[in-house]
Amino acid sequence: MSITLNKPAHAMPPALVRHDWTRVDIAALIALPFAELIFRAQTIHRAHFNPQEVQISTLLSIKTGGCPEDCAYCPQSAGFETGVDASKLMAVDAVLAEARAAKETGAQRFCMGAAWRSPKDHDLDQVCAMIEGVKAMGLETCVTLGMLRAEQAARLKQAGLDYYNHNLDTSPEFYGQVITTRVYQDRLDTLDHVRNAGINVCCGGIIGMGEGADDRAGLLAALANLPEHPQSVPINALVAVEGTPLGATEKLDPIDFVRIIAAARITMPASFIRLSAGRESFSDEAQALCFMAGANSIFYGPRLLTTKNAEATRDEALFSKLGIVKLHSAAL
Ligand code: SAM
Ligand code: DTB
Ligand code: SF4
Repeated sequence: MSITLNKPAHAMPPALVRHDWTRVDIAALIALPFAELIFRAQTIHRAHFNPQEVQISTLLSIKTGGCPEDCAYCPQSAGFETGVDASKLMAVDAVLAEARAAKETGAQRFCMGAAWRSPKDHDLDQVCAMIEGVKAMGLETCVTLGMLRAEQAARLKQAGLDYYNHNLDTSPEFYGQVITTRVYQDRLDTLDHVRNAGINVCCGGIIGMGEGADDRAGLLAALANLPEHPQSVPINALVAVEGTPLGATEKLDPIDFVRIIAAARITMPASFIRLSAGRESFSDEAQALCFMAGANSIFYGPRLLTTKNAEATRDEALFSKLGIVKLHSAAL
């Protein structure tokens, strides 16, 4: 027998949206006995969302490789030998064809990523045309183009952009061991410009780069104490790519990853928490735990930017096993 729930089974009053999280509080949350942590995350998740629904985004690399930055995890940095060939910005028509195909698979949002430190103004004209075209198909739009100035954010808003992805990646203290070509404050400045332009913020980080427990708490504290919680929070597990400085990093324990998802859900109760890169290497059981811990968004489709994602057929089978339904219209 199959039962469809339109509302959470045990609706709870909404959790308080706080911006005064201390790193110590968050570290204590992450270290809770697992059952207690999941119970708290589930309770908060159900107060804000239908726990059956998962938001679906499809990702396309519109400009791949050759990036001047030195992010130690990234296969697209020009400084690392990873076998990723640099390519030019895709033509608008080719991007729109990919967006149409994504819509047919049930994607709700189309995310376009470019391997830039920051966009040039003439590139932005082309990206704005992509945003307009994708929006006209009835898809939500997201782009990630690197650092932005205030006027560039305003142009993207005018083109109809719904979300801008720009990650803090890790704690302020660990950041310098991962990236030397720009500083944490540069990222916070870009996030300010995006928020001030009235674009939804998509901002998260990467777990499993060799950071300590305190850095994981520090990343979540930095995210949860932004002036507004990011509407979308991608939590990536490092995809260790050969040729990058982090290529030989030891694999993350999925249970540790689930703990971060749960703590993200508790500290940012009303945000979409996206189970992002690294999902392909997780078992169905580990992914199920992530959904139970409050993840309610994924990247769908066989590729991320340059690396593999879980195959759609596997995702459909998993959704069917878990009774997950695709969210069709997020509250914007
Ligand atoms: N160049 C732009 C920027 O850095 O903001 C946009 C693209 S960049 C690839 C977007 C994000 O992807 C990074 O901030 C990082 O969090 C994530 N990412 C990149 N490579 C990854 C990897 N190997 N494993 C996990 N996440 C990764
Ligand atoms: C995010 O936080 N994760 C996505 C998206 N934002 C742009 C990117 C993941 C990239 C993984 C490595 C690759 O495929 O190149
Ligand atoms: Fe460039 Fe973005 Fe990769 Fe850093 S994460 S090297 S900025 S593409």
